[in-house]
Amino acid sequence: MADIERTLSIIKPDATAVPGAAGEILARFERAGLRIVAMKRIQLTEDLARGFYAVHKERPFYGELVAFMTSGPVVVSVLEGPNAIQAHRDLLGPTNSTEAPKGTIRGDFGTDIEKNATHGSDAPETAKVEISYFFNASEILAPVEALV
Ligand code: FUP
Repeated sequence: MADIERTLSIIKPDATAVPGAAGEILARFERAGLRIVAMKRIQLTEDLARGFYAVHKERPFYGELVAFMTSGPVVVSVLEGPNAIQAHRDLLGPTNSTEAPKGTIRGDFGTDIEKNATHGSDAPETAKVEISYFFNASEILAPVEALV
């Protein structure tokens, strides 16, 4: 059986700026079998955005990326399900929205490599770090197995 995983999702300011887009994106997650176990809509501060993307701090696009991520609200959520990390990234499509096929979230809601509508954790270790970057344990629902 597939591992039940958790992953961090961010709906970015370009997508939250479009009425209905965040709701449609969340609906796609749920329809694909990903359970939303935590969620909040927040305005990132410059410090929060810088810290989140610290791994990219030497890259030329870092300043612009931080400016973009703080340009409006984001919807941050924790998604749970079988192979959630890859299942979520499959829904998002490639990082660069210009290369993302229609039907993927980045293909449908993103514009380019920066304004790509969404973020998804890329591995179990990064998912763990990213989830705890935004959520306390008390803000996250218990695992589904704990309910049965
Ligand atoms: P991903 O794992 O799909 O989020 O992609 P990366 O880790 O490669 O990139 C992290 C973020 O940097 C992405 F959201 C897009 C952004 N980025 C730019 O803004 N410009 C670039 O040239 C490359 C990445």
